[in-house]
Amino acid sequence: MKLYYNPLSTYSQKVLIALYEKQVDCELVHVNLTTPEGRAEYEQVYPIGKVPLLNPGDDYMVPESTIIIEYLEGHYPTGTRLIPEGVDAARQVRFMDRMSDLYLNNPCATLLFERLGFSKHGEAELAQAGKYLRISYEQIDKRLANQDWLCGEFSMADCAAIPAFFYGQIVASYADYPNIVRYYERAQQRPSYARVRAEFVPIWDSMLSQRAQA
Ligand SMILES: N[C@@H](CCC(=O)N[C@@H](CS)C(=O)NCC(=O)O)C(=O)O
Repeated sequence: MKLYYNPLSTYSQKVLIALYEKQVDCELVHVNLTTPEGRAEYEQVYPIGKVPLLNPGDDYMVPESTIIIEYLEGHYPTGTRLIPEGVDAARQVRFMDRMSDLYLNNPCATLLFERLGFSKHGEAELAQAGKYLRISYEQIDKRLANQDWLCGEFSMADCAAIPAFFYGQIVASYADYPNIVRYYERAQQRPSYARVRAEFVPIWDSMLSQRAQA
């Protein structure tokens, strides 16, 4: 099985956390979308050009982070169960996974790319991203008042939310949300996310220092 990914991509990190939680062996294929050649090469594999993408080793591909985790959960009974068995508990996890992707991760990426000058957004789009992020912080902080993880036990929802808080602290501080601060600290104690950070933080730091020297 192969995972096409980029260490800095939050959606890739979401799937890496899931792979490590489920203790599934997988070949990691680093995709570079920052050069036209890297992008063109990857688009031969996946024309949409987004990471992550899983090739389970069969003649089909599994795109989209959530669908990849659904695939892993369905095929590997090992490690942490990331989508609970009960219908209502599973729906809650899927709901928080969607909320994390759409209203936490995506707006965070919009603000980050604007900050880094990777893309230009209009005022309205930036204002909407800021609004979604603030609402997400409020809701997530409330949810975490009485539990360690978003849906009680660690789940796919946490795989989706945790990576955004690394970039979130740069684009829109959540220092005023103590339950989120503790959540992100707790996440870093978890071996799965600690392993993800060990790979991407040095890459991120070196990218920032190269930009500073340029
Ligand atoms: N809905 C997709 C989103 C994937 C996504 O947006 N990936 C970003 C990196 S975090 C990407 O590949 N961006 C490259 C591009 O848009 O060209 C998922 O859940 O996998």
